[in-house]
Amino acid sequence: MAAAPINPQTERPGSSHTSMDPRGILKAFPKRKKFHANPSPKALAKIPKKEDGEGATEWLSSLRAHVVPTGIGRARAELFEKQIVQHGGQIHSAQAPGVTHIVVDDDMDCERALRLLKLPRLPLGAQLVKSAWLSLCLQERRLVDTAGFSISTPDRPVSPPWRTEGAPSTQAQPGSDEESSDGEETREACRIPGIGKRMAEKIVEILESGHLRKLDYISDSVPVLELFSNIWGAGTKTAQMWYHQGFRSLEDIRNKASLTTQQAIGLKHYDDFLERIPREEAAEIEQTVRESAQALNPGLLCVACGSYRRGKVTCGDVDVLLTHPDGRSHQGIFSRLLDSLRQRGFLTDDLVSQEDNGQQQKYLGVCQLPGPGQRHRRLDIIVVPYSEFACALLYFTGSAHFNRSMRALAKTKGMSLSEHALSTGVVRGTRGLKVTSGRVLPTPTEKDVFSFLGLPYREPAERDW
Ligand code: DCP
Ligand code: MG
Ligand code: MN
Repeated sequence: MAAAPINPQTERPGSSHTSMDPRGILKAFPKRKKFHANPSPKALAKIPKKEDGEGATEWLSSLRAHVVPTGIGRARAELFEKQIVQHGGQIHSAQAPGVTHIVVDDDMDCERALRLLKLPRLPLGAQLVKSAWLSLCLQERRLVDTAGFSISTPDRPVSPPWRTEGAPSTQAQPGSDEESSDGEETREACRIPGIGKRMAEKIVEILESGHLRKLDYISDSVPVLELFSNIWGAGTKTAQMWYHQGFRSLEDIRNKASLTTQQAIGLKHYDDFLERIPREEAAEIEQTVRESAQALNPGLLCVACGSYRRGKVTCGDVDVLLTHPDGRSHQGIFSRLLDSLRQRGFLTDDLVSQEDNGQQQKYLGVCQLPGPGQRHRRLDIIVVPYSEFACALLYFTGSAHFNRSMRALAKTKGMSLSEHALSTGVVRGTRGLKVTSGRVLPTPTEKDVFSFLGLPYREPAERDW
């Protein structure tokens, strides 16, 4: 079997990060129509005329509005503006003649609004209304009476902020309205250690609107991205690409997406691969591999590792490790074993066969026990030289998180732990890269690894973390 070209770890679910767009929230999610998986003709049709004749699609046509984003949040304010225009209304600056409604946050009072707008008084004919009024209009699709939503105006004109008593002219005071008008809040959030501009923008958006618009976008895509990244061989990046190509279902993927060989197998066994394997069945799978291996050489050691060895009741796959105590008879076993398992009809699909990881060989594939109603199961097999047995066993038993902790601990002690060996006297450069690879320590058993690291031994069942 030819070695498959991809490294399976690069595209496993959860292995890659979603890189955020550096242009900030508003630009990263440009306004666009939401995609509906099955758009009904109704959903795309224009808003129907009201039966009472109160208004057609342009039912906001008498509205000349200005929306003050402070408190509402820039993102929500933008959505308001968009909807106003969509329904025939107009957006004006607050000072423009003819403006009819100035929409502000529900908690806003008139004096603060005027200070934000840098206006001494409301323009003639304009009224100050709470955003709840606009929400209600949009919900009821009509121009609702502003009674109860109108904010009363003060008797005398409000002094502009630059003349507000006690306010220095050069710098805004914490908590002043000046602050919220022009990015000062973002700058303030940026002063929190570890908070950059993009995170600061999100903090401010949540503070202003109690909401993060990015989450709306995410909540739409999350179930689909999860659906897609559950296809074996498809990671976050592929799932996102498919989402952006407009695919929303496994049917879409089956019919329209271009798939790697692995992804096609993953899709074929989609449901089976999501189903965890009962421990008893995992034991049968291990036994099947053992029988075939020992038919080739009775001295071969065959151990199911991974979650099975950690004692889990169900397993995601079966991870079988093979070695030979004589230190050399493991050689040449790998492909003969796979051929034999294929011949028995046990292996049904090959995902990855990696033959060149030092002296270790790794196979990822699909197997199926004989008999009716058996599911296709993921099977991993590694063949290792006996000199690497303990470190390979430790690695393949995991958990992955436990392995990371062990490796990190080894690093702090000038050592290096891998699936091949534990080394000491490792010198690392400034960026953690090895300068000298050190000396391999003798570790005939897992206990030796723990002991060199100064750790009390942990049974496999205690290695989840
Ligand atoms: N492993 C690791 N780092 C990874 C993936 C795997 O160190 N990124 C090691 C530890 C795992 C072992 O390989 O325990 C087997 O990998 P699996 O993905 O099969 O994980 P588990 O067997 O632990 O869990 P599952 O029940 O999901 O198969
Ligand atoms: Mg496993
Ligand atoms: Mn595995």
